Amino acid sequence: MSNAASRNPHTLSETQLRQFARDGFLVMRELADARQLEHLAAVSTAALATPLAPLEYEADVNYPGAPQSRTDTGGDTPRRLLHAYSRDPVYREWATAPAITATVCVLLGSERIALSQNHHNCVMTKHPGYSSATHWHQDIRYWSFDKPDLISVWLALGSETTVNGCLRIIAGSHRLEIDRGRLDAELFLRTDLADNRELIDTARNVELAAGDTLFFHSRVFHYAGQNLSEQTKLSLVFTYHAFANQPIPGTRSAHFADIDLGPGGLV
Ligand SMILES: O=C(O)CCC(=O)C(=O)O
Repeated sequence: MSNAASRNPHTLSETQLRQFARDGFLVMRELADARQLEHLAAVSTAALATPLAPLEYEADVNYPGAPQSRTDTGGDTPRRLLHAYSRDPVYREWATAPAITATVCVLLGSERIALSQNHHNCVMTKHPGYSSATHWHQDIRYWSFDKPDLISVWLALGSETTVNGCLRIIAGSHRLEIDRGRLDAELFLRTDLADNRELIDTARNVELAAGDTLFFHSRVFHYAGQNLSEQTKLSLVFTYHAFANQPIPGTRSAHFADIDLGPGGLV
C-alpha cells in the first residue's frame, strides 16, 4: 500500500483497490447525502433555467448523430454546465471534500493531487426531449499529460439507469493497448470491426442511485446512451491527476490553472 493510503482516513479496502486496478472503475454508494444532493441539484437546475453561461450545447459536442448547429432539431439543448469549480461554492465543496480527494490520492497512489479545470469540471446534463449518445471512447483521447493516468469522479445527482443513459463501461479496458486502426477519425471505437464488437459485448451498465459516485480511469472505454426518460439527468464530474503528472504546456490540458489540492488531498 502507498504512503497516501496508509495515512489516509478515507482509505479503501484491499478489495476496492484490487477492483479499481482490475476494472478501471469503482462505484462508492451513497457518498453524497440528501442535503448535499438537494443543494447541488437546485443550483444546477437554476443555472439551466437561466441559462447561466458557460454552457455546452448538443450542437457543440460533434458526436456522431448530434445536431450540426444550434438551429437544428435539439441543437440548442444544454449538454454540459461548464466550469463547475468556479461556478458555485457548492460544487467546490464537493470537489474538494476529503471523501473524494483522499480516495483519489489512494487510487492514483499519489501523496499530492490536483484538479483539472480543463477537463470535465462540469455538470453533465441529458435532457429528455433531445440527447445524443456518447460513443465508445477513452477520456484521455483529447487530454495531454505526462502520463495517461487521471481519474474522473462522477456523482449522480439523480438515478442513472439504462433508460436515461447511464454509463456503460468495458471493465479492464484501461489496461488494453488498442491499435490506432481500431479507432475512427474522432477516436471512438469502430463498431464495424469484429474485435471491437467482441470487446463491446463485455461492457457493463453502471446504474447509479442519487449520491452514488463512480471513480473511473481516463483510459477506460465507456459509452452513454440517450435519455429516454421524462426527466433531465444531472451528473457532476471532476477530473484529478497526480500533482507530479503535469499537463503538457501549450495544450488544452494546460489552458486553465490546475487546482493544487495539497498533500494527501486533505487540505
Ligand atoms: O453522454 C454521457 O453522459 C457521457 C459523457 C462522457 O462520457 C464524456 O463526456 O466523456
